[in-house]
Amino acid sequence: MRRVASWILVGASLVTIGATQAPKSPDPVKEKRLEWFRDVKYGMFIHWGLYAIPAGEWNGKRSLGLGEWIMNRAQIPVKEYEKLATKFNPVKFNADDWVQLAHDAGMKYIVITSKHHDGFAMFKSKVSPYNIVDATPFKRDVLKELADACAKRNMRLGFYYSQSQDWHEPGGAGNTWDFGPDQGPDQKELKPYDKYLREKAEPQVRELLTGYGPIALIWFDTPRMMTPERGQRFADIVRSMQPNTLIDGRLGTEGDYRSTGDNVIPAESSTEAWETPATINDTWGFRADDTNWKSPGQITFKLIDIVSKGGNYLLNVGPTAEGVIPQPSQDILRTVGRWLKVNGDAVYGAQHSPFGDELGEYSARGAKDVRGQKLFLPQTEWRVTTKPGKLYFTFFSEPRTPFEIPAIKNRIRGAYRLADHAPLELKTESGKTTFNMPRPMLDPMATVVVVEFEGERIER
Ligand code: H79
Repeated sequence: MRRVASWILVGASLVTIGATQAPKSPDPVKEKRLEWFRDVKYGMFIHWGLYAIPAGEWNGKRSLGLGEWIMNRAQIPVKEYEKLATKFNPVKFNADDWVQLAHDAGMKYIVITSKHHDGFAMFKSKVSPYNIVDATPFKRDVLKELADACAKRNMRLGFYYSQSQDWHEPGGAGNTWDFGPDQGPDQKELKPYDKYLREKAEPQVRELLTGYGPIALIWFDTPRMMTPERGQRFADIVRSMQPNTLIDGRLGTEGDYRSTGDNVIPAESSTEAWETPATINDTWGFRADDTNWKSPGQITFKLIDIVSKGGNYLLNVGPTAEGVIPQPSQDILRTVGRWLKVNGDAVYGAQHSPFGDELGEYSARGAKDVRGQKLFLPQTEWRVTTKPGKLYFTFFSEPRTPFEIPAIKNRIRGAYRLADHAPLELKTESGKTTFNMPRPMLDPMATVVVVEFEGERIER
């Protein structure tokens, strides 16, 4: 059975997002914009801002939650939080090093926080003095340096911009401790929200699309009070200034691709362009106490899992207040990068699985998850991606041998291990083709077997 676009999400929660919408006819202009995005599959998210200084601790007390949320969690008044800017001096920041890391990791695009919910701009802004050049002793426009470093290495660069929440501004959404609730019980807006949008958020997005060369995408987030009309104002700015720039799925009006929830990998494939933003530990912005790193093997599984479902993996690092990407993050990313150097054909430019049964199945006993949805039980033994004439089977554990290729009508031409092109013997009996995994499995992370077939696409 082939499963497409039902978007039941794995994990503690099973949520359906836009499951039953009729497929829209593709917009050729949008499809053209998306071409690179559909090919690259793997990007680096960077959450960097003033929150890297407290790093999860405020006034000597641990503040739980996401590092970049500390102003909110600890209810830090604007006047107090602002003082962090006078201490922000990341002297070890080197844009070339960061781009080199992304490159070594096999990541093909970078998305960095230009302004997170705390309202602090990590770039020179004429609109608000609350920015890295005008308010810190560092005085350097790190986005400009990163843009120049990316241009040198052909790395695509996108900007995260928190369009709706801005805890620094009376009109921005989210800061209830200084400025009171955003909305009353009757949903009536209580803040000068449109003033904030027109006088800070919209002009800052214009600045980002002006001074930094071609911008691959703008990554909007948490569209609180973002009516379609307000979202459209941002979309119009992006489209009119840089028509090739992608808009993510969290603007509040239609973007170019679907963004899943944070750290959410859907259970099934979709042909629509989509992306999972995810943490490498449990926080986005740096926290000194978060050492819950995912292993290179786990990252590799998630990457292949996502690609086999047609999506992109935007994996985050949280640099320190000194401007250093934590060494464990670097080591993990480079380990996955070495694997990709050998096995990248299974990833870059590859398309989603033509099968689906390998992903797992719904509980036969009718079990429900915490949200009362049918429980999905994922399988993790192997995944498959495809290109014209080729299937890439990635094995994460040794399959019970022999491995049976799911039934296809195409004639199979042969099989080999991707890492060294060692041929594999195929056996066909009563219409079933099998092979034995090469022993021992060469790669403890994952081993890719390429199966070549006649024709461009799989016929089932
Ligand atoms: O930028 C990253 C997050 O900061 C941002 N999206 C990713 C890419 C994000 N914004 N909002 N959320 C994620 C949802 C946040 C929920 C929580 Fe909380 C923040 C749970 C705990 C801290 C808000 C404050 C809800 C409870 C306390």
